[in-house]
Amino acid sequence: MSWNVIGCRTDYFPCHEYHEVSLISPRLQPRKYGMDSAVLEKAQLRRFKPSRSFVMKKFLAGAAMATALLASAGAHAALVNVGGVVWDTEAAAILPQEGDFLAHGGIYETAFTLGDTSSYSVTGRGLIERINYTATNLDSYCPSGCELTYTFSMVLSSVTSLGGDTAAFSFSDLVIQVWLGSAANYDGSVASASDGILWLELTARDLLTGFGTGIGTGSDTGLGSAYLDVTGGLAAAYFDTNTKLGGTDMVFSSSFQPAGFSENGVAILTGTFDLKGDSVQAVPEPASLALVGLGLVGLAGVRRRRQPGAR
Ligand SMILES: [Ca+2]
Ligand SMILES: [Ca+2]
Ligand SMILES: [Ca+2]
Repeated sequence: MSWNVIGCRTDYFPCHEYHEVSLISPRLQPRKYGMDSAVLEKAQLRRFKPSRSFVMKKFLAGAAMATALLASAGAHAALVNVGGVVWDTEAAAILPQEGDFLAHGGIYETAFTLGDTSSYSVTGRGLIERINYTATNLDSYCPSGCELTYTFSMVLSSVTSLGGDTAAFSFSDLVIQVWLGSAANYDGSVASASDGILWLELTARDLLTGFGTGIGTGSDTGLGSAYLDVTGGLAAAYFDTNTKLGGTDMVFSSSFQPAGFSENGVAILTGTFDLKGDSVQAVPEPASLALVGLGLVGLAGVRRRRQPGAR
């Protein structure tokens, strides 16, 4: 097992050049680019052949990105890499009170029709386009070329008129599953949003609530939100902080409006998806620490048993 300086297991989830270069001096990493130190220095002193030029451009771009990342992360950067997804668990909140993790993306979801109970199970999906940033930054949070997508489902609980065309609504049984795909293949389809491994699973503590206009007509426009508990996934330990209302872990909010198309006769809504919370650098669970301890004791025992026979 090998680790780099930011605690990323290089033999398990390969660390990308983006953060390797950011934290390890380029001069210590020449072999990564198929050169030894002497060749690298020579290359820096003369015109490059096209292939080497390409390598160096890639290398310099990585270094520049890394510098920018470190500058933005500040002195207390606490980068983690969970399956290839990189973020700073001490990032400054984009807006006050939002916590150090904000994932944003677009959404597609099925509309329900009031009076048709068979439509009350609402499902949706989307791509997480950015983490802790105001513009799309999939390339920097997934530097190895992965993608985070999500799917969710919930069941209509109530619709209450607020007068005119406006109504409040609530949904029960909201579960959001965030998927880590090894390649960026999201094309808006359910299939491309639900492939990969489960990165994070979140379950609403209570109801998702919201309000809007045209609710239940297929021309729904409005906002909804819910408090969530972490209930699974590869990154679960990084988000199970209990720092939100009532000891929940994250807040989900979404806007929606007609997407202008249907799937299987069901109107589709589109809008925004935001997942906010605090994140921490996960620590090994006591059980795995104990196993490591037992392993060390076992090794010591083997050595002791061998010693009498050793000359
Ligand atoms: Ca934190
Ligand atoms: Ca995918
Ligand atoms: Ca929790």
